[in-house]
Amino acid sequence: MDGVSMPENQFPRAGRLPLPLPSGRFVQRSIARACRQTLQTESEPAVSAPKNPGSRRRLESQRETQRALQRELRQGLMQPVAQISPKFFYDERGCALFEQITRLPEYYPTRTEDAIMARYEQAMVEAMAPCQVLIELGAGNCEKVRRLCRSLAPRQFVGVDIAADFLARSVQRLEQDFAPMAARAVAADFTQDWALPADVPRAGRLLFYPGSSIGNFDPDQAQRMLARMRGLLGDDGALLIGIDLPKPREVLIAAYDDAQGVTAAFNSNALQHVNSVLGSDFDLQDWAHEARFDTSCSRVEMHLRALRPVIVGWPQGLRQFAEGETIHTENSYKYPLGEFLGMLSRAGFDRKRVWTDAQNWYAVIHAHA
Ligand code: AVJ
Repeated sequence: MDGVSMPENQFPRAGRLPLPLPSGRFVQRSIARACRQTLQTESEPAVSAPKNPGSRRRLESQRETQRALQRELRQGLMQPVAQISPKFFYDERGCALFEQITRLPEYYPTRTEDAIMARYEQAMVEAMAPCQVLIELGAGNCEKVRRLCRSLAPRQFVGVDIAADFLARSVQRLEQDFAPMAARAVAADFTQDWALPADVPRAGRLLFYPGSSIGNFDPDQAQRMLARMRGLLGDDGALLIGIDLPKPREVLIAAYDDAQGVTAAFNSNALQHVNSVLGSDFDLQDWAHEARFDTSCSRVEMHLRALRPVIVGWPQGLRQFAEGETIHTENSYKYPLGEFLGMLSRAGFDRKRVWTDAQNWYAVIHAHA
């Protein structure tokens, strides 16, 4: 089967452009914890005596990662319009707040995606099976992947996420619930150069990138991410990805500025996380949450607005903010379906199947290598 098939609408076949694919040139970079946090499936101890050269190397690489994050933060804060990458939302408290967001009445993406996955489970399994290795990017609490673990019964699960400890715990629960499936946690910032552990089999990989997280990247970055994902797959591999589609602005604004203020807490919490990574002295009381929709870019933006003149300091640096000045913390692109299918084609995915909800608010796409 070639081209694109959809359950409801017909979608024109997306052309394939010849684009060089990235090949195994990634350097493993990980964040906060060890490069690879492995549960059970590997014999290497997670923490070992300082004499162990492997553990010293890991420690060194953690420090390097920490320094890279600090550099990134300092650079972002010194931009004319200050910015903080959305990955800084996800410390322990941020992960918990995000879980709360997914259950808010206004936040439709998680439950819409789940409804699509439930309704078309059979058809999806037919498109995806067999799957040997199920790899989830941004695995978080590993809740979304449970359905796939049940229906595809892969031999191995690999969860990748920037929030190391949160991930390690949820992967452990998954492994208990889905024995004999092996499950491992890889703590990595997959927005940077990174690689899977070398012993993850390349054959029969299914990459799962749900939740419309690809929307955090602007079109160029997203295109590069998709090409990198393609590079993780052999010719028998595939990607199952969820994307949030354009829709009326009121719906979008409500989803990113909920009545209970959970998204506001989630947004300000980034400052707390930045304080702990950078050693800065943001006072959360000084900042107000703001959600905007930029129609021309088709993206929701989150910002933090200074409620008064603020001076923020960190080791060897500071920035003054005027009252009303903002820090840009997130973009959440709502790619039109046709545009996104084109990006998948350019990244080297040849066959696509699309499932959507009745309102066409959200799409789940199976893209075969
Ligand atoms: C996890 C990136 C998909 O953009 O909707 C939720 C994050 N930000 N509420 C999104 C988020 C504010 C979420 N993603």
